[in-house]
Amino acid sequence: MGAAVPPVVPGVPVPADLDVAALERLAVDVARAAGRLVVDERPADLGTSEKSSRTDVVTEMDQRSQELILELLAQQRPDDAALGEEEGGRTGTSGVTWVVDPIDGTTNYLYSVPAYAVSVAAVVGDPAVPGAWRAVAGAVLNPATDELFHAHLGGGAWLTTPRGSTALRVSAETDLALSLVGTGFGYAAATRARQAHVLVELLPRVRDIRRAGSAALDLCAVACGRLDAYYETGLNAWDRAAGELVALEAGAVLGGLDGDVADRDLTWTSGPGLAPAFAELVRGLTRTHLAGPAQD
Ligand code: LIP
Repeated sequence: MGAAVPPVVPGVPVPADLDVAALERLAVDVARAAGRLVVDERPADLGTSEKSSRTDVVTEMDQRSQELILELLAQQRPDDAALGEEEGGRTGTSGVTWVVDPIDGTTNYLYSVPAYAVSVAAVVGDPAVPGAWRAVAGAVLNPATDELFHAHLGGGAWLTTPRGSTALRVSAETDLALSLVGTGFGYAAATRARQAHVLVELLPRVRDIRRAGSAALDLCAVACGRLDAYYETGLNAWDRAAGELVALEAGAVLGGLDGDVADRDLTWTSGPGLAPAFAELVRGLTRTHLAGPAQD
């Protein structure tokens, strides 16, 4: 059981009567329904369209997954707002917003690489404003491996598979030179060039890096110790909302370029023993090579 995590976003109150365990159960149910859809109904000729660049694509299954997720959530919680990676969010009156990435790791899905996720998080506050929201429940499902990472605030982080559920705890690694570090890259060539400069300086300082292609799964990999640390620039709330909560509930330390709040400029996370050195390293390299907001 992960320790209850102190608020990483002071000033974002969680209503005392909010049943965060029930929100977690709903996130799990909805993620599983969308996971079945993207696996069982994937067409042979998967249609795609371009977004921010030729390599940033959305598939018809991203869109169908988000439509299903928002429909199921509206049936159960009609007064909640919703914010998804694809078009089609909605406003609400309950104070809860569902932050959804219908397929995180779309490129992996397109190439049938079994490392993509349906990410569903319930947040309080305003997810459009960095530092003004926090996740209170979430689920990250890899439909290709049937691995479900899930958590609610104060309830610990869990990995559920067909073989049962396991409580998650982050790595106890304290030595940067022995740390396995995950990262990812944006879609704009100019940004990727700058991110590569960060990587060139980081790689000799750590054990090795892994670039799996899904921020949600990378955050969950830190939660279960498959990674000692993870960092990335350019992430949106939907990439990280559920995975951040899973990592925090597993005992991770998480932050951004200047403080405890992750945002598009930088998201980093690790176990507590590695956090001071890792945060100093990735913050310094990001300031040097990616000054200013990420471009894509
Ligand atoms: C992905 C992120 C990943 C990043 C990829 C991509 P998407 O999100 O989860 O961390 O490195 O470039 O942005 O676009 O597949 O939902």
